[in-house]
Amino acid sequence: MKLIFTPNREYIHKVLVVAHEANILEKITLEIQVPFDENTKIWNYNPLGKVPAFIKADGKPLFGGLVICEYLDSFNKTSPLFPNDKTIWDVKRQMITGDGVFDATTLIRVESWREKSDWNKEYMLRERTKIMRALKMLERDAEEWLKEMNKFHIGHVATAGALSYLYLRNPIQDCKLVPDDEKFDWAKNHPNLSSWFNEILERPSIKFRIGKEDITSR
Ligand SMILES: N[C@@H](CCC(=O)N[C@@H](CS)C(=O)NCC(=O)O)C(=O)O
Repeated sequence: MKLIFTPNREYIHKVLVVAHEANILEKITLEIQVPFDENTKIWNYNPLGKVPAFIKADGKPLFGGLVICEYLDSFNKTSPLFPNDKTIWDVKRQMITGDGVFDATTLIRVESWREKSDWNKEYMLRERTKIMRALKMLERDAEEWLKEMNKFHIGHVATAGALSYLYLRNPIQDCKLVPDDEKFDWAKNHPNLSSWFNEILERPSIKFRIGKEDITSR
């Protein structure tokens, strides 16, 4: 099996967390591709041009981070991260919310690569609104999460990934679309989420990080 992704030591990669929880990391080879690089080979793996992409044991490709997560979770016979009971719908809603924060963050960032005078500000503000509203929803979820720290599921994984990405890239702070955005720190106005994040950072699969150096030296 092969994972094609852009490693970053500061970032909690949801696919790696799920593989770690399923105890199959050593069965996966890793390949770096940066989708926006001129010579990227990501197109050979994913017609949609995005990381992460994956090659299954039978050689067939799989893409969409959450689909890869679901595939890897099927190897987890002890505590699967996609629960097989009625809680799955709340969990999936949290999963999509967390992943949506990641997507909106990426989109603002990519737009900000253009000359500032060319920015589509309305579009960026709309993505900013999504981040703010999603964080508000996750803040309410985190109140419950804090009461059940023994539970761990894909909603947590996607949220931890998104929050770590907001630390790695802070396009809200960088773009200053709204007054005071230069001080934006998601942890400040989301005490439950922030407490939960600090606790979850101790979980071995979340603690596990991989950087470019780890792959090139393999
Ligand atoms: N939520 C998506 C995010 C994928 C995504 O947007 N990846 C970015 C990382 S930079 C990418 O590859 N972008 C390239 C593009 O949009 O063409 C997933 O998990 O598959």
